[in-house]
Amino acid sequence: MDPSDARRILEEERARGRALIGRAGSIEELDRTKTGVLGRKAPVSEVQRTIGSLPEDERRELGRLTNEVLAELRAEVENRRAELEGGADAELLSADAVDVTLSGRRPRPGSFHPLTLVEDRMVDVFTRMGYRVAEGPEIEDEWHNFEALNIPPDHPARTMKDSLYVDVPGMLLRTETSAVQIRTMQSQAPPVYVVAPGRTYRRDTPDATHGTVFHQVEGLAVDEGISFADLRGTLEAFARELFGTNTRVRMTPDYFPFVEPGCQVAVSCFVCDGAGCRVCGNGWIELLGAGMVHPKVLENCGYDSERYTGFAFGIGIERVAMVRYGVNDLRLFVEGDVRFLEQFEGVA
Ligand code: 2U9
Repeated sequence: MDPSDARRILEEERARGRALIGRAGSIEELDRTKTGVLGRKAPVSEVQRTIGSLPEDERRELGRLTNEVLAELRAEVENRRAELEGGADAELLSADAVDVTLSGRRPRPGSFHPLTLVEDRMVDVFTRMGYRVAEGPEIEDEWHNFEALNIPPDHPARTMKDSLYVDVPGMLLRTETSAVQIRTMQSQAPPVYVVAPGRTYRRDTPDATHGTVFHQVEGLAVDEGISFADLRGTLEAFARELFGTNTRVRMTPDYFPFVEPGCQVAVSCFVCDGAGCRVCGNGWIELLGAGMVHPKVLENCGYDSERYTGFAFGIGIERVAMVRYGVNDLRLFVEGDVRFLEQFEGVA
């Protein structure tokens, strides 16, 4: 290569290289540019390879100039890279710069689910009476869910029609939380004062008042000398706590295999105070079932039914929540519609 051409090419590449490097808008583009002006195929490298063939004095002069141009362009590339990286950091910094003077976006506080509100309220009434909260497995065996509760094998509740059996022989999703009280009695001697809140399952066609999954709070008191009057007194105190001090309780006979006598319990309507209205109809709101624990149930748990007596009750939480909040369709509790749920924000 003619030395003057070599000199011209080096100066052109110096200028072209600086211009291209200066215009590189990203690290990727800069790397491409670097290959273009400093890579093996670049004109400067071409010149570098041909210097060897020039006379001694031309070779030294052009060698110096070539290294000068190479060094200059390499320095340009690194300066440009630092600018681009600095720029990217600045962009990053500005992108997630937090203007601390801005008022924060207040996260929506959300609220407890209405069923949780009611469950906690009911459990709280009994823990303040000295009851302990007991919990247990949601998948139960037939003995704890039925047998121990004096529910005979031919009882409809024991069929696939009513209960959700799992694919383990004799195991099902519990239909009540009563098995928790059975396990409690098996695990300790009287006295027993427990409430057992929790999810329960029944094979049911979901509609406005029935669901496959629902929630209960059951209670059990077993001690010496427990009477039906104690049951009534306890339920009256509970009803007054939940629905107001002048709430009255009405108990009407009913049958359950696990209590004798059994009763349906209604409370006077907290809307019309018993006069009768669109909420209650006749002034009374059916709320729960209860009774004196059947001696067989006590015996099933190894308790001497001659020495100990007890009462028990079962309350559907959905039922209480529907009455308390005027909800006419149980499915609203499980559909997760925020328009429905947000109404409970700040509700104690
Ligand atoms: C033991 C002994 C007895 C609990 C009881 C009821 C009556 C009752 C229903 C209310 C609404 C179920 O959710 S619901 O459909 N329950 O009517 N429950 S007596 O009796 C027991 C429990 C445990 C050891």
